[in-house]
Amino acid sequence: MSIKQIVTYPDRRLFKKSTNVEEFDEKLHKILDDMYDTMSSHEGVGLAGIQIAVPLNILIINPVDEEGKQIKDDLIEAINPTIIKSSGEQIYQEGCLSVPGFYEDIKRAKEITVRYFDRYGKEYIKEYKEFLAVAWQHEIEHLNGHLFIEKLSILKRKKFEKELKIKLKDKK
Ligand code: QAP
Ligand code: CO
Repeated sequence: MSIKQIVTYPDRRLFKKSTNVEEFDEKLHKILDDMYDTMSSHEGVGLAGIQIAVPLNILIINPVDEEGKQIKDDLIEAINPTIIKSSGEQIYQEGCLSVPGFYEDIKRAKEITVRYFDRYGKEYIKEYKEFLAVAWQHEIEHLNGHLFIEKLSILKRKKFEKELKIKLKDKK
């Protein structure tokens, strides 16, 4: 179990499609465990493989409860996930560990049905709505090589690029 470095924007790796997992083995389990440790250490609620430089179709989601606590029993691990149905609309303020310090309202489907496998290769088909539907759509977008900031209006995107420039300059 170890905390990995997060791949951050504008790293080109974030814009490549990840590939399907073929073997549900120990190696996969270690990657998933590392993803959990890395996400928890940053108080994240979701993480895709590519965010720790693993270009596989894997994601984890761990929402917080009413008291803001993360419970590992609620952890979702999904291998080779696909959205098979989506409906409705909702707007939610999103952030991303790969785009630290930036948050913006994003419009997505309100309800989705997903098909995925767990770490042992067992198949699931489940429905999610509201916050969890947002998290699923955000993370699956990572697997397809996209980030939530690509959904911003031109004006908001300019605001983001401007803030990023200042941030990168301050780092030097
Ligand atoms: C994706 O996002 C998500 O900027 C997961 O400085 C977003 O965990 C799912 C984070 C919205 C559902 C709704 C972001 C941590 C965490 C930051 C995250 C930061 C530290 C983001
Ligand atoms: Co993200």
